[in-house]
Amino acid sequence: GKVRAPTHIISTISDDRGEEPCYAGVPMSNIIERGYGVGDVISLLWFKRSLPRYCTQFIEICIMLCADHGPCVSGAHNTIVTARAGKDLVSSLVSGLLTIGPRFGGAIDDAARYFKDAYDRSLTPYEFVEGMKKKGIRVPGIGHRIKRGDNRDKRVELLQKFARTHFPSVKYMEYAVQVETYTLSKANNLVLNVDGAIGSLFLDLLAGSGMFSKQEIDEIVEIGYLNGLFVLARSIGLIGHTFDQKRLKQPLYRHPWEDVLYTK
Ligand code: Q5B
Repeated sequence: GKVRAPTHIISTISDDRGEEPCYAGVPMSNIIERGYGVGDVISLLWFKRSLPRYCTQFIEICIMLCADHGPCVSGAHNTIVTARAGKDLVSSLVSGLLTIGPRFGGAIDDAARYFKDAYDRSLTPYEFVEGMKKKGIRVPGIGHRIKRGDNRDKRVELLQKFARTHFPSVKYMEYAVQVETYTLSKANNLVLNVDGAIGSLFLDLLAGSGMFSKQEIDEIVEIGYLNGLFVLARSIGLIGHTFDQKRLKQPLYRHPWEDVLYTK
């Protein structure tokens, strides 16, 4: 019989060989004719399945809410400085993206990991937060540079409102809120931030939608899919900041001496 030479690549999410490209087996014409949105495309290419409308809408809301947060955040700052150094779009974009990590925008996966572990082990917020403190680990998804207990992040409120209306269960989010109540009793800046809200709510989406097995949920959390939402979303804003600087013909950036403490 025929012997198939071993392939160098295995790929399971898309196929471009036929008359039209397919995402997870769904032909492009279906995607367009059925009025699918970017949330559906993410469902197909990342999760390899069509998710219910409230899930794809939630994904789209995450993308819209995280698209930009002004010129002062780490990512936008890097992108602006790079664009002003005369670099091209891709260089300016990746320069900003490279700042996404455990402190800025890239705490979603760890928030999901730690909230899931703590909730599943029935830890009280006190046990969870103090246990993290003992280990010297900041609680991912908690804390913000400008948001406070008396100046909450509107994005978090919008995500919570959507989920409370449409999700079958918001048990992980409610746990994150209890953690926030405890951390706020310690310091006013220790709010549930946008990373923590998305991390906990995505756990609720995965667990409550009935579309994922327990094993699949564990794998998604372990691999770390969710920072991808912030990376994808913030690329929209970083590209915007690049165009903005070019349009404004901004000169090379040099940080002012008076804003540096020169010391020996
Ligand atoms: N403390 C976010 O810190 C920040 C603590 C904590 C326990 C915590 C910090 C943090 C976890 C990572 C995280 C996502 C670095 C943030 C985002 C997107 C964004 C950004 C934007 C956008 C802020 C003061 C005292 C210290 C600390 C303690 C702080 N956080 N303790 N668990 N999580 N969070 N990142 O203000 O006793 O004085 O030593 O790492 O979730 O990135 O808009 O800006 O859309 O672009 O620099 O929203 O919270 O506070 O470092 O001066 O700490 O609070 O140990 O205690 P800050 P610090 P002590 S959302």
